[in-house]
Amino acid sequence: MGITTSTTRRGGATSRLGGVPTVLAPASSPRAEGQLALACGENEPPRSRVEVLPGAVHVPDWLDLRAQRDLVEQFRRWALPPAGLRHPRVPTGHLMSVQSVCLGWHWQPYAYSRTADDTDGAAVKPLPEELIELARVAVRAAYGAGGPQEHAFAPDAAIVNLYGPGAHLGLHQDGEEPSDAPVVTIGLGDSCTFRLAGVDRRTGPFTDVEMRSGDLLVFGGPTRRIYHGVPKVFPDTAPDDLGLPPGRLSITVRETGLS
Ligand SMILES: O=C(O)CCC(=O)C(=O)O
Repeated sequence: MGITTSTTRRGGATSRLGGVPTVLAPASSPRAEGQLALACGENEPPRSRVEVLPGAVHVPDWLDLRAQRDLVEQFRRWALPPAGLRHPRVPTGHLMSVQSVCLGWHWQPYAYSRTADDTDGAAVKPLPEELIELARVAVRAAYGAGGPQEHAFAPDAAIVNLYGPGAHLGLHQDGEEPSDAPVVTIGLGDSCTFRLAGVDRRTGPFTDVEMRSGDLLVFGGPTRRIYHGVPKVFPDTAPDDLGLPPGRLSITVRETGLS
């Protein structure tokens, strides 16, 4: 077992029961001809970059389909054991409905370590260089070249969440990382409501962002510690042939500030 780094604002408590490893389901079959996706997009004006709250920027249609497929293909490898996909467990004993796999640093509620201490104890897979570069490009897309974080941003961890049918993610703050660098989230597959509350409240009023496959959301600066979550995923809204099982995939890259 690795050393758990207890830098958390919640005191580093974790569940003794551990997570539950899962096996990634095959890709969903393409929709039959004539069957309409519920998704959105067609016959709509192009969506543009929006700063939804100070420091929180939504960049729609950031990745083209080819780049999305490439990430899904990589995810299929990350999901395999050792240190593969699992349902994490919160300290109260409940399993989270999302399945998740980590890169660079392993995160379990609520601590980081270098090994998957809540499953097989294996070393976490490295954060690929391409993902580090993609996250840097994401920060530039959100804040512009020469933005405050551009040169200093040193991502070292990703949490990759798979939302199968019915899965959601409750409102939470990313509080286990000492770093104040922005958090970069890429959505793939089904669309979702990405909900932002406040930095000091998980209650409304909420700012809800509709995130579709290929969209980017970056939150940093005054919203780095904002309560956020994914209350709803909209089934059958993913592009065809993405290579995912039914549901949504998110890749959230961040700088932990841990060593
Ligand atoms: O799955 C998402 O889009 C959000 C992930 C998230 O909130 C997190 O990693 O803290």
